[in-house]
Amino acid sequence: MTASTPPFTKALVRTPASTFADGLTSANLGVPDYSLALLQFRGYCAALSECGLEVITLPADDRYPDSTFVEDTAVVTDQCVILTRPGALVRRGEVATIAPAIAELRSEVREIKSPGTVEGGDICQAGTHFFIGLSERTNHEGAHQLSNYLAEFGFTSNFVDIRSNDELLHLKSGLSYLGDGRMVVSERLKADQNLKSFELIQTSSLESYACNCIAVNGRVLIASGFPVLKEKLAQLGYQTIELEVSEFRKMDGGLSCLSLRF
Ligand code: CIR
Repeated sequence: MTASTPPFTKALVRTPASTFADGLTSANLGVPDYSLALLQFRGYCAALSECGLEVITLPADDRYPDSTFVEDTAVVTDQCVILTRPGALVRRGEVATIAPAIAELRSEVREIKSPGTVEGGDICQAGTHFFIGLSERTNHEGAHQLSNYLAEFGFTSNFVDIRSNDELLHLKSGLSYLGDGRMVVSERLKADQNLKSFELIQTSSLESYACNCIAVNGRVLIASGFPVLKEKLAQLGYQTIELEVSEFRKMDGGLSCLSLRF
């Protein structure tokens, strides 16, 4: 449970679609600026490269406005890949578009089948353990299928029910694992019994968006504009890279959603 995050060597990303502004959102932050989104996406990719990752970029797919949020389409472990089945019907076709690239990553590929639904944003890996969020997008059936696939490869898992938490789209909207037994958590999840063996780095309600950060090879990528979390991480000795992701936030997306890291 308290293991470090594995060293990552690659990241899979997809250029935002020109239809990006037509995607799903509940954010009420206005219409995203596509040119700015592309600029922020390039900054994100550059940060991953700076952390030593080879960034594999898939071309934009205008049929799927949300397709830049590749994290939701697959769960990648060091031994297998599980293709998801998004709960958002309009996003379901994204999986087939990423599957060929995924199949090149791992020889063991599994898939979530109907009536199961899973979105990768609900899946948080902490060492050899996985927290599987039950949400509006990930249902019990999908969570069970995923748990069984993970067990096949020696991983443990348990469910975290966030359905009463209407501020969280996905589990990782409210928590991120940094490695070494440390989690960044939102106010909403800080008392969750599943997390009691972790050292929790809490964000205030004003900074809850910043919970979605990613630890990559010793650094932590965080959204810019959240000085309290940044300072807490610095005090713990983390080197942070701040990234502007305002246009993705407008579409309910954050840092983790924009890549699959492995
Ligand atoms: C959606 O609602 O599906 C997208 N607009 C945002 C997905 C964000 N993904 C994530 O947090 N893993």
